[in-house]
Amino acid sequence: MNYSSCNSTTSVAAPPRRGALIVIEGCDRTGKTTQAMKLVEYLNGSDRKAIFMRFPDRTTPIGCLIDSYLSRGVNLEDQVIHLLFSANRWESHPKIISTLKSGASVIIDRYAFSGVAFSAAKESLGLQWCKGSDAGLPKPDVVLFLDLPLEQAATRGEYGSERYEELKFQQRVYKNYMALRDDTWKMIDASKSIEEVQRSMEAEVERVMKESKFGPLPGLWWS
Ligand code: DGP
Repeated sequence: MNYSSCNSTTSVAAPPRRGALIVIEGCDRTGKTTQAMKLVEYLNGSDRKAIFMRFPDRTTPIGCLIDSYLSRGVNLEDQVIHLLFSANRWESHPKIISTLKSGASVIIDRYAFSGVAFSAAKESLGLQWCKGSDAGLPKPDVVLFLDLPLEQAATRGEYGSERYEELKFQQRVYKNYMALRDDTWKMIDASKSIEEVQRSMEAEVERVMKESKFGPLPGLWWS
């Protein structure tokens, strides 16, 4: 038998290391979208491909319904809107996975933590029940929580224009977020200048990219 082909020096390129899944969370008007976009620019500018995503994604048919609910155009049962927000994230599940597998990172402005923190703030829905519909989405490598006194957030432009922007409600949302924290969460002081917040976030992302083993992504809230 001829084994010569087994000794061939032809090398097969290793698949790229998967990208990082980075989630930005926080109560309303804490600067999440601005900071998420800056983080994408920062990574792309240093030769590490990254894409921006946000939830709710108001561009899909489900997202249009969510938009209408948030602007008080339609009323929906608490359970129904909760499941629509969740379905809106599952719609993007294939894109999140394929992007990470390609080696690019995904920076997401709000994720399942918003889903639970906001829905459970209605008190008609329990925290555990709210987790159910998002369980199994990929668990982020890091959650950067933009922490800003709620009274300060309430002074920011157009606060109050959407359904949940009300101080008492946001206090319950904040409490729920704190109940969801684990060791992947990093609190970022969002009362600082845009540039200072940006630098803190970049430092956290650099640390995660260095330390993370980037093995297979476990499912969120499984176990
Ligand atoms: P944004 O587009 O990031 O400003 O979010 C719109 C509003 O929707 C904001 O008040 C937070 C809320 N929200 C985001 N995700 C969810 C979710 O999954 N469930 C519920 N109930 N509310 C959410």
